[in-house]
Amino acid sequence: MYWEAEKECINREALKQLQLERLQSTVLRVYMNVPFYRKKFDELRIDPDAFRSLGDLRKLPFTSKDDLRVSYPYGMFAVPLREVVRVQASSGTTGMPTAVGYTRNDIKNWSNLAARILVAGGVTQNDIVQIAFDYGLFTGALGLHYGAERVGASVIPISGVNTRRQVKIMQDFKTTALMCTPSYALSIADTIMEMGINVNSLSLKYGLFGAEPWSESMRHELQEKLKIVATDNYGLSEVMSPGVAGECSERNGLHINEDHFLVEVVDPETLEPLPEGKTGELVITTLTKEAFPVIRFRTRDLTSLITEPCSCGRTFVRMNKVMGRTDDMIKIRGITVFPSQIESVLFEIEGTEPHYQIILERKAAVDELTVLVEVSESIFFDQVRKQKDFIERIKARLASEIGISVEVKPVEKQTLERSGGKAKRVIDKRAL
Ligand code: DLL
Repeated sequence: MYWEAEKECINREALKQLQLERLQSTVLRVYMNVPFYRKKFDELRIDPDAFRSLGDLRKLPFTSKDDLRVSYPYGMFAVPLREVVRVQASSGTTGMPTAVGYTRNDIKNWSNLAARILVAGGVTQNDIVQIAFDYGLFTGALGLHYGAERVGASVIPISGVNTRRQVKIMQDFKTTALMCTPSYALSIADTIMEMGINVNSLSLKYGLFGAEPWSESMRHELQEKLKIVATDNYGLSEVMSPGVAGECSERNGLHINEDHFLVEVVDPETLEPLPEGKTGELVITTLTKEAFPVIRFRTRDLTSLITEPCSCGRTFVRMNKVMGRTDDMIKIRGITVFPSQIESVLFEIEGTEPHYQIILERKAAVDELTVLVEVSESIFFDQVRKQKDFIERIKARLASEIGISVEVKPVEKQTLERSGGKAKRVIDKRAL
């Protein structure tokens, strides 16, 4: 099922032509209206009128999060504020927030792109959609909200309220599609069990999750526990937000809305483009944004592209699930570790709850990684020797997965902070 079949299944040659035309006008727009880009282009002697092919993209400068922060709040806007109908902000996970703006036309495009993602994930006008992302400056909730209304679904804008209330509303309003972070969906699933509710008595069919990295094992668990089809969707405020890319029912990579975004994958160190299929940093150029266009924006997110056609019929390239961001990458004793690798191991081990946190500390000049993991009551209160064996088993699996030895500390259920927003997986105490 498609939202805009003729666009989502566009012939690739026609797409390239469209992208070139849109890129040309974006380049011109930022040169004329954003002092930051005008200065950069002048320094690099880029003539915005002499843009002839998509390959010329490589000549353009990158834009970093820091560039946006320096221009906070409105320095990067390409239209006067009177044309801006909405201002939102990035969640500030990696530092200061960034303000972003949308014209009326941007909101229209955004709603349409969010609608594409929702429909690809199974949602129709017959669905009852519960949006448990936080409303407010965070772009997740409002982006999906407008998309769901565009599709014609019935939207419950519940926001990130207490989890029992989420479940109660889900029961009463017969929610069929849930939208939130995957970690919060897991808390909702646990709460359904704690409340003694049989999940089969609920009406849930789809879960559209995003805003943070999550493993395939997590997907499996959520699909089993909530009896849903769970799809991943990706976006970021600086570029637009949900609506950038999303999975279809194949659940094998996220289709990027390439008629609105031009993507590259580069080596995060050298910034050179990587060959197809190689994992690197995703770089995005917006093609239609009016208020807040960005050129070669360095997302810091690590992924790779899949150019093989998808059996769903969409012709847009897919990106693999984002495994983490360059700044989530844990460098410990020379080894690179992603929280999602640890997550996958924990899911395999019976008796652990997939709620975990990673603590990094420096002890006597040596870096140590400790995984705090919630375990079932029977294990938490088990005999000391049995518990020790259990921990050793997790440690051995983690060591073979990530290549270094780590500490594992079991904690009682519900000890680690739950949040309606993005889960905080890593606490780095080394620099404190
Ligand atoms: O999190 C937008 C969003 C909301 C996407 C709801 C999907 C659903 P920001 O707060 O600006 O925007 O954070 C963007 O979150 O650069 C990634 O690091 C991470 N992220 C977003 N979606 C995914 C995903 C929203 N599906 C940052 N998988 C991005 C992994 C994701 N990471």
